[in-house]
Amino acid sequence: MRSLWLLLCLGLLALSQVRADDTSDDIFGLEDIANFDEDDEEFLRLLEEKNQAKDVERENELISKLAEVAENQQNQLNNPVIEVDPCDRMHCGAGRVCQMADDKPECVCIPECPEESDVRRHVCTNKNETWPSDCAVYQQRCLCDTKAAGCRDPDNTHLHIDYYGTCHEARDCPEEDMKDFPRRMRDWLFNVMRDLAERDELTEHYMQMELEAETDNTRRWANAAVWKWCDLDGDTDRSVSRHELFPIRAPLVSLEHCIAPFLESCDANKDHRITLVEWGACLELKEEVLKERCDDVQNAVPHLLG
Ligand SMILES: *[C@@H]1O[C@H](CO)[C@@H](O)[C@H](O)[C@H]1NC(C)=O
Ligand SMILES: [Ca+2]
Ligand SMILES: [Ca+2]
Repeated sequence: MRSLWLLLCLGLLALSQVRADDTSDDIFGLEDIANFDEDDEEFLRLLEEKNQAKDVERENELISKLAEVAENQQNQLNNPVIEVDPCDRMHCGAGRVCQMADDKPECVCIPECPEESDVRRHVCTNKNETWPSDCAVYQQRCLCDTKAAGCRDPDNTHLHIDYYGTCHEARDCPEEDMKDFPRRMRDWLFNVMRDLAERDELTEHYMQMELEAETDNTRRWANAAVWKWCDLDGDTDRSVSRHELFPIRAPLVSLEHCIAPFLESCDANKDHRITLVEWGACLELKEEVLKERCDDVQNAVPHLLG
C-alpha cells in the first residue's frame, strides 16, 4: 500500500513538472486503493518513470550548464573563441524543440510526438476533445501559434489539457462522498509528504515540517496541507491560481470524481485563487494551526534552468 502512495505522488510530481497549462475514480482512502487494478498501478509506474527521466534530464541540464560556465572561463583564459552548441542554452516551451536555422538557435514545433497506445495517456482538452497525448496537444498549439500547416483550427492557440484520460461526461460527486473528501485529502497529503520524506526528496525545510508532523499530532495534517499549498504555488506569490492547480487536478479528475468540485469549493470567494486560509478551511483545518511556512528554495532550481 505504501508503494502505491509513492507511485501516486511521483506521478503527481511528474505532472507538476509539466508546468505548461492546465489535467482517472478513486485514489484516496484505503478501500479505494484496494480497487486499484494492476493496470492502474502500471500506469502510475509509467508516470513515475517519466518523472524520473525528467529529473535526470533536469539534473543533466544543470550539470552541463555548470560545466559550460567552467569551460567558458577556461576557454577565455586559453582561447578567445568559444564553441558551445547554441541549442544547449535554449529552453523551448512544451511542444517545441530547439533547431539551428541560419546559424541561430530557434525553437520550432516538435516535428513528431511519441506514439501513445495506452488510452490513459490520452488527454481531454478544454474543448472536450480527446487527443492521443499531452505532447500532441502542445504540438498542435505550437502549430497554430506559428500559423503552420498542421494547425487544424485557429482557436487551437488556446488549446490546453483539462485532464488526463479520455474525455468523459462530468460525473457527480455524491454529497456523502464530498462530506468525507476533506479527511481523505488530508490523509492523502500527509501520506504523500511522508513518502517523499522517506525517499529524501523534500528540502531540508520540508523535512523538518514532516518530522514535526510525525511527532506532533496537532501538526500532522496542517504541516502536510501547508507543504502542498506551498508546493503548488510555483510562482511563490502566496496564492494558488487555477493554473497552479494543474498538477493536482489534471491527473485525478478521471480517477476521483470529487476532486474537481472539491477544488472548486476551496476558492471560497471565487476570485480564482486559493489562499492558505481558504485551503485550510476546505481541508477542515483550524486556522490557528496553519502558518505560512513556504520554502522558496524549492523553486530555485527550475527557475535557474528557466
Ligand atoms: C464531452 O465529451 C464526452 C464524450 O465525448 C461527452 O460524453 C460529454 O457529454 C462531453 N461533455 C461536455 C461538457 O460537452
Ligand atoms: Ca501562485
Ligand atoms: Ca479565493
